Amino acid sequence: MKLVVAGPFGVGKTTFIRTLSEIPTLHTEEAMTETGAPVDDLAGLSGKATTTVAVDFGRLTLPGEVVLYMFGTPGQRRFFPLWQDIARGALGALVLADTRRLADSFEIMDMVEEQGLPYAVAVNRFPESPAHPPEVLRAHLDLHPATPLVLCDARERGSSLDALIALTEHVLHGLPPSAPEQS
Ligand SMILES: Nc1nc2c(ncn2[C@@H]2O[C@H](COP(=O)(O)OP(=O)(O)O)[C@@H](O)[C@H]2O)c(=O)[nH]1
Ligand SMILES: [Mg+2]
Repeated sequence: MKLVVAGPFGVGKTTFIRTLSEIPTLHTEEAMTETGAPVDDLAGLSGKATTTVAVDFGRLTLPGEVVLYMFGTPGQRRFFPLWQDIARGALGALVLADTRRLADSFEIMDMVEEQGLPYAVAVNRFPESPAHPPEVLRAHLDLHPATPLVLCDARERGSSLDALIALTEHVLHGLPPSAPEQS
């Protein structure tokens, strides 16, 4: 099962995937050069010759032999074509958010919704980030009642695993029941 871990820069995607992966994580930096300029919308980025798109990859086997392939991506709007490539075939997305800048996750939530992916939101706790009750966070993020919202610390395995399991259950719940065996 392929999952996308998305969120703004510095929200903890790389940390999250490193914490959970049972294989050494891959981390790629893709340089976006001027070759990409006609494709990528560089409005507001004049003078910026290159930028980097970091993609993380990790794998985690859950009990019951569900194997999760995690793809971490920043997913800004200007990388939407690349984002769509990475998200292709994914069954769901975990959107990471930081309470200091919740709005930074809106763009990503929109892209996930446009892609038609079920998702869960994991608020990654930083010491400087204000704590809000879940109902306040849900209202701020304008979450659908069925969308899971979890708190986690991406450096810590237990809470990160809980976040991923919440997403996995949400995804599996939405899948059509498997067809009965043909005889
Ligand atoms: N306090 C705290 N720091 C974190 C947490 N997750 C990540 N960090 C730190 O925040 C920084 C950015 O994390 P990183 O995983 O690189 O973010 P990314 O840009 O989304 O991949 C790193 O220095 C991490 O060590 C967390 O849950 N709590
Ligand atoms: Mg990263």
